[in-house]
Amino acid sequence: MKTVVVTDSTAYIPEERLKEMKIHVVPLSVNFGQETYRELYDITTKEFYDKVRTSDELPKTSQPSIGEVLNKYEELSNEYDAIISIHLSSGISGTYQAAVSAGQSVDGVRVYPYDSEISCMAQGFYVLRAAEMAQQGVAPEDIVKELDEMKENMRAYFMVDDLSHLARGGRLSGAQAMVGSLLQVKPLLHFEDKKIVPFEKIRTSKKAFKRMEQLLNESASQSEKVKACIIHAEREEIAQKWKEELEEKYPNVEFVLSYFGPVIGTHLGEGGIGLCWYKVS
Ligand code: MYR
Repeated sequence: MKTVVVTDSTAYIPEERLKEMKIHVVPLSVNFGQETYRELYDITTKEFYDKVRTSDELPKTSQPSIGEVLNKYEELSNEYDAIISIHLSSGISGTYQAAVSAGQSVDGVRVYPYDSEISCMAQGFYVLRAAEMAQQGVAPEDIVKELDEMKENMRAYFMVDDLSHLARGGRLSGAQAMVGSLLQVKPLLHFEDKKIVPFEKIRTSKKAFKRMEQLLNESASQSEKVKACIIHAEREEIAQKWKEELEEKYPNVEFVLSYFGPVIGTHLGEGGIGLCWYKVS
């Protein structure tokens, strides 16, 4: 049984890792008026944030069509028996649903669509683990089982500089009544039931960093090995410095650095910082 892993561009896995692990990507897009840019192919993250700063129009995002996902599956059906297709949370995008529909239409390959219920490098952690297992020849059903176990241990918290981007794009749930008051603070956000909701109201970004660390500490002190990622939107220096501080304090945690690319950056705005991790069982 030959299995391949497909994901979407919002996992923001570095290109060399994609190649090395033979992971395929279907892109989401950002649109500035009539201009459409596919993530990973037509616009870099830096170009995107530069364009937002200078453009009169704020960008919007779009998911891949069922046809685009189907094309990718058809191409892979010549070489593989099974596809594990891991996508950003179905509570914030229709991409997973497009994968489900395309999977029902393709012939000659069995598709296992997987809702990561999250996005960015937290989704990337599932993708990399699935690709590693696929390369080892593990059966797709067992890979999905492992992803479900990882999900039990996955945590992600993030803060944004300006909550109005999330509110404008309609991706902030359970907080409509609070939005006005939340705009004055730096709420820590997280995913609950596939959607983004405020986790705690926090007054300053300094306290938000502290709180994220405290939450990581709770997991790190109960586990031998933890994998974590600091994710940032054009705040590389701050993220890198924080990574070094945390690495020194938590030797059992393996940290990587990642970023909020164009599609996620459209909804979070520049300046967002997040921390995600999972306990390696
Ligand atoms: C679409 O148009 O289908 C894409 C919508 C993407 C919404 C993104 C909302 C922000 C997600 C933040 C993820 C943080 C993970 C640590």
